[in-house]
Formats: sequence, structure tokens, C-alpha cells
Amino acid sequence: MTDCIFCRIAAGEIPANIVYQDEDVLAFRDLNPQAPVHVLIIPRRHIATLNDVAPEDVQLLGRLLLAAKMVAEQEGLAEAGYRTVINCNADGGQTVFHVHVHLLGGRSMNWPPG
Ligand code: DGP
Repeated sequence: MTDCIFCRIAAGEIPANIVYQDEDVLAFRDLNPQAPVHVLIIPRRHIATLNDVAPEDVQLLGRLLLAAKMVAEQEGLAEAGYRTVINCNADGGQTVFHVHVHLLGGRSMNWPPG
């Protein structure tokens, strides 16, 4: 989608600090980090929200989580721990409508989230 900022990052049209990529998945640092490490993991293919995920996307969703695990290891977060978040629509706090996993780490997280 040409008007989707994350599609444009995936296409290389907008610069991003990329920390992992493969044929289906891209991970890059969040522009507005909420923790010392804050990485977004996205599918290259446009899917707007978690509500739009279909059964045939199950493998792709697994690839997002596997990439999150790999980036967490790469960033030295694995042992201390980290948080993964997928916001969906208004009440979930989603602001970019291209499904993404937040990987947050490098500090202790609070629960419940705000
Ligand atoms: P969410 O609120 O869950 O939709 O998260 C969207 C995140 O995307 C938010 O933490 C800020 C980040 N973001 C928005 N625009 C850009 C951008 O152009 N580049 C990067 N790297 N991150 C962005």
C-alpha cells in the first residue's frame, strides 16, 4: 500500500534503522522508543490489524515471533527478559495500521500496562 508508512519502510522508500530482515519479515528501531531497546517487527506484506489476520497467515505470524526472539537475543535481552506487544485498533493504542510486534527491553516493565 503506497500510503502505508511501514509498507514504504519495507520498500526502502523511507529510511529506518533495520536490525533484522528476511524475505517475509522486517525489524527496525521504533522512531519514538519507549524503552532502551524498542524494535518493531512487521510482515513485508500489508495486513492492517490483528483483526485482519487470516488462518493462512498463521505461519507468517509465527515468523514475526521468531524474528522477535532472534532480535531479543541479538540485542542481549534474552536472559533478563523483554516484552512483546501487538496493539489493535483505537482501544489497543494502534496508530500505524500495518500489523507489527513491538519488542521492548533493557528495563523492567510494569504490569498492568497503561
Ligand atoms: P502502534 O501505536 O502500536 O501502532 O505503534 C506504532 C509505532 O510506530 C510507534 O511506536 C511509533 C512508530 N513509528 C511511527 N512512524 C514511524 C516511522 O516512520 N519510523 C519508525 N521507525 N517508527 C515509526
